[in-house]
Amino acid sequence: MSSRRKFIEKALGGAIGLTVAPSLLRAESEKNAEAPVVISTWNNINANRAAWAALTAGKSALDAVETGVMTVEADPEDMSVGYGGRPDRDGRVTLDASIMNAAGDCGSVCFLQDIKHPISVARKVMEETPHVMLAGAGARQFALENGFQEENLLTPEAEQAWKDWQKEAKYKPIINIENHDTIGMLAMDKQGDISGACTTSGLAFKMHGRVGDSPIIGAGLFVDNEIGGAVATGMGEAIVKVCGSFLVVELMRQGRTAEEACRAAVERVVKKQKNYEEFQVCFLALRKDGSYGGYALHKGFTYAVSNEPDPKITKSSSYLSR
Ligand code: SD4
Repeated sequence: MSSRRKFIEKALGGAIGLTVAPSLLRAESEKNAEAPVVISTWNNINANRAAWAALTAGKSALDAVETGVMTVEADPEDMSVGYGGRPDRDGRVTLDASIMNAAGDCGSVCFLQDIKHPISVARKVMEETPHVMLAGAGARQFALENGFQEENLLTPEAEQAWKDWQKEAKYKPIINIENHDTIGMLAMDKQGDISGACTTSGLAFKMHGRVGDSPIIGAGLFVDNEIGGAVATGMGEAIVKVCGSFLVVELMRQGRTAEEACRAAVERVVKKQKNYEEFQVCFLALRKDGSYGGYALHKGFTYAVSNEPDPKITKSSSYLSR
């Protein structure tokens, strides 16, 4: 039994005394078994800290994941997300993001330019429109109409990386280098409710107009509050082809652990795509009981876990060991 569960049982027992049926006490403690918890792809310690602070202040999992991934969107040093993200082949930074709450509502934006926080635009799409997804110029117009500022997101470093790439101009994604640092985050709040978010500038030097898995509900992100949630990072095309995050949640529904479900989804990618050695795909999942796990195609995938104030970085297992 976790110290947190002991704490909850003690607190509840103390507060409601002997008149409460033990079964009621157990149900309440199980509901809150391991909450709160935050997990996110790669080494996004600061994002986890921000989300954890939100959860422990009593905010919802939805607020926590939005707050968490916003730190990465604003960070110019993360060259796979938001401000500072590497541009496409034409030198333009284009962003994809999605968010999903415990009620199963979701919102997303794709091919969005000039707006630093696509995750917040995605949340507004979810909460204030009858739609799930807005793209390109329409998403930008919606953002501007809702008070978001137009900003140049191309930093000198990202522009230089694009100029260097142009010297050879060969479109070939590189495992764990180019596909690095997209943030997918899942959180469970004090009520035991789960939400998730995913945000990225997509593959570096992609074709103008290319959209990856991250804004596609069921591919880069999926949450079913009865079961758990999953996020993906890596080669978006491969993830879309297997409905990756939805698949992981459905496998957990059938009783697999988070890591087993992520592994089976990676194996599905391997089975369906002959050139699987040429790209990276990684999944990360959180179950309703608070357990979590990840799995990757290639070595090198890490994820950040917060179930206490200091986040821990965990190395995932992988299908290929090279
Ligand atoms: C994409 N899945 O656009 C994203 C890329 C990624 O870390 O995960 N980068 O395909």
